Amino acid sequence: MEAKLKQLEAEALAKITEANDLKLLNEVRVAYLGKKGPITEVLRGMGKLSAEERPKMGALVNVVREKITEEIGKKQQELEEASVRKQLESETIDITLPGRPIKTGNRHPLTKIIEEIEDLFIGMGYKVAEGPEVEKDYYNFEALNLPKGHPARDMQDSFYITEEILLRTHTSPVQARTMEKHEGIGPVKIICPGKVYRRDNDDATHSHQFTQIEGLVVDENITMGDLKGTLEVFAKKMFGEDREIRLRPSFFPFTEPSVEMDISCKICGGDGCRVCKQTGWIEILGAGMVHPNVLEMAGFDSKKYTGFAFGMGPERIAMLKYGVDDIRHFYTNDVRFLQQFAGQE
Ligand code: 2NL
Repeated sequence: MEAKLKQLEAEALAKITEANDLKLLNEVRVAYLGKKGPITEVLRGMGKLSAEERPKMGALVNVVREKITEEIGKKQQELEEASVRKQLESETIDITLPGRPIKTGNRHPLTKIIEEIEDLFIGMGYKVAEGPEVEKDYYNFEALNLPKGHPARDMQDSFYITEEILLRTHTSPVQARTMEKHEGIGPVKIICPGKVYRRDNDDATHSHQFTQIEGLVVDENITMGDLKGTLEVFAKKMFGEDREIRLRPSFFPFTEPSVEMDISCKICGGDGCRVCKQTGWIEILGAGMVHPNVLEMAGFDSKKYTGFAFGMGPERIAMLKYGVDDIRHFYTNDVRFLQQFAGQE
């Protein structure tokens, strides 16, 4: 019996050494230590032994069983460690591998121009004001000194939704609304960017939807000198300190007097070229002193308060600044066009 146990032990240890995965090892455990295994069988046969032999054999069986259990435990730990090691190896990240570049977009050229202009005026103490694109006839025309029947209204040029509601044709209604909110108390100092709509056939220089940015200052003792100084600072910051400006008389229903501002042409240095149409000057914006009717309709006392206002088209400014020859490029959103304006975002 002792010899049989020794043989069992040797056999089991050989199988443990051979078992090279956890499943096989468990099979060995069941085969040798399980209820139907040879060790259990030996224990069952103990009853037939003499009283003297029994404790001796009992101790021997225990030694063998413990030895097998211990060896299985060791092997199990070995196999588990090997499996973890293998997993770690297979999941190793090569940190020396160069990363894949992340493709980023860039702001739209019009957004860039608008934000650049906003920042310039914010630096001079202006606030940015926005308002609805679907607007009342009152704020779009009436409050801007364009009563019903005024020739500059041109019904055919506007997108009307009802008789009293239309898509705004300029951002001026935002200024009219802002003035009204001030309830006759200055100062008002705002810049209003946004989309505007006109009934036009689209071509290289026209679009039925485009953007505008307007500015308005209302306070006591605001003069044409303030307007000119402000626009000169703006023009030099936007187009270069070497630029000169000039104001020409013009007409807008909402300003009196009204002017148009030109900047000196940088391309030809004033000699005349295609861009400045041989004049040496490029038209940039329209402006003027706010018409007293506009101030009064918004609730300001035009004897106490004066103001100036100006308006410009970011498309035109972007076209001049970047040499874009067709306004439609801004709206078709071809990435080959848009990507050319990538820079420090
Ligand atoms: C242009 C000319 C202009 C204004 C806009 C304005 C607004 C109010 C009162 C008075 Cl609430 N004026 N805006 C004034 C003069 C010119 O825009 O050529 N824009 C593209």
